[in-house]
Amino acid sequence: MKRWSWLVVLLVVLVAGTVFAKENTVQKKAGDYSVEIKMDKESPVVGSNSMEIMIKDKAGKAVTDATVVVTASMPSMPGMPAMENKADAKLEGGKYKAKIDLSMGGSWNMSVRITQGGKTATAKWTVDAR
Ligand SMILES: [Cu+2]
Repeated sequence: MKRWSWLVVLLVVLVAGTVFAKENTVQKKAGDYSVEIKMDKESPVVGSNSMEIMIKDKAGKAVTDATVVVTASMPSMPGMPAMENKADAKLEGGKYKAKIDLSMGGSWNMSVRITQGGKTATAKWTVDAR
């Protein structure tokens, strides 16, 4: 291999390492809210995944009176219809907890929809289930 190609390999390994290390906790903005999502497993698995969702308002105060719904969806693939699983998150000790099913391996579009006082905001991210 040429010298530059080793550099590319090194970079890919470094970037991959950073991405996987952060998979467990995701920080997102949803409107005025800041949302922290903790998945119970280092990398999401095919099957049931538990998560804890911490929601803070603009002032940094924990939000505990919202309706929170988690959705996992996968667009249709050749020979397979689109999939969507939803879970209502329940407030427990100041955090919202939910169990979401990832029914097959691959990339899932995740969302946390927060409804509070008639307003809705959504945080989105993706996970790779194995
Ligand atoms: Cu699929």
